[in-house]
Amino acid sequence: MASSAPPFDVGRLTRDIRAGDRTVLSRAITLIESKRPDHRRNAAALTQALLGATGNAVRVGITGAPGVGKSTTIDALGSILTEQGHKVAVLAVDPSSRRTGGSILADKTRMAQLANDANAFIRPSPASGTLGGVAAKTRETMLLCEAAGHDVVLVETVGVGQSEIAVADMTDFFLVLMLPGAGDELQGLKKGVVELADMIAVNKADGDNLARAKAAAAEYRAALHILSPRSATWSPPVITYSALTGDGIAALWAHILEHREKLGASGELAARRGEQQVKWMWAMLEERLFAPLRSDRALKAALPRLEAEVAAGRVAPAAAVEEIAAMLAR
Ligand SMILES: Nc1nc2c(ncn2[C@@H]2O[C@H](COP(=O)(O)OP(=O)(O)OP(=O)(O)O)[C@@H](O)[C@H]2O)c(=O)[nH]1
Ligand SMILES: [Mg+2]
Repeated sequence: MASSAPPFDVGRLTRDIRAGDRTVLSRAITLIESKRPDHRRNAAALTQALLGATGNAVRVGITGAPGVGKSTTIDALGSILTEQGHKVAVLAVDPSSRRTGGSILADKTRMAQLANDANAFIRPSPASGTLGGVAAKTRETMLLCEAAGHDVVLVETVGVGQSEIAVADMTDFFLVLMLPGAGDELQGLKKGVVELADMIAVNKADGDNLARAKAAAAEYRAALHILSPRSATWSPPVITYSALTGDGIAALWAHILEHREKLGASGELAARRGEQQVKWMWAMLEERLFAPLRSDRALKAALPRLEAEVAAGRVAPAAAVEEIAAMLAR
């Protein structure tokens, strides 16, 4: 029977990934992204087998409004890093259906340098789904990339919904990109996101924008001042730079390394990673427990009706829960 033949040899995959084989890395990520139960089991075995080879990368999350220059920044920064001998992985979390095949292509052209760089590995966001599902797959992909020897992982997410929080929860350093806006800077500050920021960087500080970018940075600096910092050791800096000209990119990276050094020494980095691991476990468990609600046909059909009944006051919430639980237990 075809289904009894293991489609993936986990032992072999483990060896080939650790040897840095890119084709195998891509295949393994496809395995991770698969919803088939046998693939899920193989994927779990694979991440467990590779665990000892993970955790060695500088993990950086990068967020900002559409068009702020995330991809251009990653291209410029990533290229500097590969030149220095680093192996860079670029991942994305985008649970919206915004990103069709076309924009993935567009992304690759906006990361034209890295896309042709043998020391860079670019993997678009897993296909749309729940944020929890997409984030879980990106986290596992990150581990595979680390096992394959990538010592820098850059995770891009567009600043919509809760995806920034998911990315902040899987990275060591959370970089928030801003535009040199016209005056109303604080308007663009999503408070929850800024509280997560380890640095705010105003991009496009070039040409006519230079003065406005510096003014914006000063406003963000003042705004950050009144927020209590996430760490006792680190006050998030606010910088200006240009992904287009490359001005300030080296300084941007220097801040990330300084953060690493300080929080590494204070033990905060290890603590943050530990908390993240536990959070991941719960997030995955939640995802697993909720999966039947999304995949079970009868349940999927019944839920809108139950919701309507509950909203209309005809069915008590507790009674609806009983009904759902009974269907789950079938
Ligand atoms: N002048 C100037 N333009 C820039 C700079 N960085 C990016 N751009 C331009 O801004 C546009 C958007 O850049 P992207 O890197 O695709 O932005 P993004 O944040 O990845 O966009 P999404 O992925 O669609 O959310 C492109 O036309 C870039 O050329 C910069 O430093 N200066
Ligand atoms: Mg982009």
